[in-house]
Amino acid sequence: MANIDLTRRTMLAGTAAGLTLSSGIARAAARTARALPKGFLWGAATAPHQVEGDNVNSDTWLFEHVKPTLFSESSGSACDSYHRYEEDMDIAKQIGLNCYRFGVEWARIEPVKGEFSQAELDHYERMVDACLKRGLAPVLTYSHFTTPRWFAASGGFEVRDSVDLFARYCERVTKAFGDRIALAATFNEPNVVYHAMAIPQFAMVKALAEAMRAAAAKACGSDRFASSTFGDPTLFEANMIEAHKQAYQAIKAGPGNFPVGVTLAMADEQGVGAGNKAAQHKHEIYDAWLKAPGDFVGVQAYSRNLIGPNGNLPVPAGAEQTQMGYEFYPPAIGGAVRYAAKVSGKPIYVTENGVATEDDTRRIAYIDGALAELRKCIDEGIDLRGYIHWSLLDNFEWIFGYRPKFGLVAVDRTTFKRTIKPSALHLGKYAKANRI
Ligand code: GCO
Repeated sequence: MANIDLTRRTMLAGTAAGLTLSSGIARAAARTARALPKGFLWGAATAPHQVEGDNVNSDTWLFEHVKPTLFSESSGSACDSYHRYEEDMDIAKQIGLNCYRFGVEWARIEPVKGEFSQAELDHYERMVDACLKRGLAPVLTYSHFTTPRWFAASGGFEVRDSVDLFARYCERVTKAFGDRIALAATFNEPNVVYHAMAIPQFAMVKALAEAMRAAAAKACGSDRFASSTFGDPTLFEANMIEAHKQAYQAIKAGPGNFPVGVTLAMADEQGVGAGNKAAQHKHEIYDAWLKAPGDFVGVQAYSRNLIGPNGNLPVPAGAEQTQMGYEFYPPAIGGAVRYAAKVSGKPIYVTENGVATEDDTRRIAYIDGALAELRKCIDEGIDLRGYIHWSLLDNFEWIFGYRPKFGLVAVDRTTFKRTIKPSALHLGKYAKANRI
């Protein structure tokens, strides 16, 4: 989300020149490719607010429309995936993927506290069934940053009531179609705000975020408007961990019997120099979540973060940068996966990994580099069970709007026409062969 991007993304600094896979390395990798276990998940991800469009009852929609705002533009009708999800799934299937990660939108399902929309539950049930019909395993995110506006205006995760409210929402969703879900995360990146706090621009962003929150509170006639992506983690982290625990239990109560976990915003945290703070940093921003209840950990990493004795170092001069301003560094996923596996002791799914670029040949190189590194992780004995790319579609990148292009598929901003990029077919080749 907004600060996420100013964080993990911009803070992901590097010292060495960005790694670019030469075609020679790619050829060598192809020669040594080996089969992955049957059932390995190959997918692409989206999030409701970023692709559905017109998510008018959400906290984020309000943030986009108050003054001042951190958002560069409104999400508007996004990719209109609320209506075009079958077309999106057809593409995922057509390119060779075997799963689709998407989210259910709490702000639609419970637009007013305690009032659950049967029509919206039916909508998401149709999505689950549409996945299954195409042979795509439905990978579900119960909460991908956005919350209902009423929830934010009543204190969000900063108040203890949030624990029961979130668990109740997860229970309702699970009761509706839990028998057909393949894998699920309660929260997407509940630790993301830590990344924001680590960047030098944080003070400036924080002041603006607070003004934006105050404007949103006023618009709701409330004295508060809480958000876990724009707030102070000391106020909400304990409640979110408890909400995750209760939700985990509510979901595991069934129907269905699928793995449930949490996905984390990670980077390859590389310490530089004696006395560097990398170990401490990792401990602070990951460990509580890595040790939370769950059947797996979803790792989401895009680049590396070089950390010296005084904190984050800038991206070195000359390093290739992505549209998000962080270093183009495909092997980053390996460092994040290794750390998550070591601390959690759980199976790992890569639930997001990708690159913002207008140059699709760089996305292809990025995919090759990331997958080569994941091959090494598997060879080291890590229980890696899937690779889900961010994102299926070019979509609404939070405060940065529609400029950053993370998609395997382009979306025309006026007609919503989808155009498959070569990188989608490239990822699909790995998926169809089930080999890295
Ligand atoms: C996140 C989210 C996605 C982003 C993606 C690219 O990590 O911020 O899960 O919503 O769009 O990571 O920045």
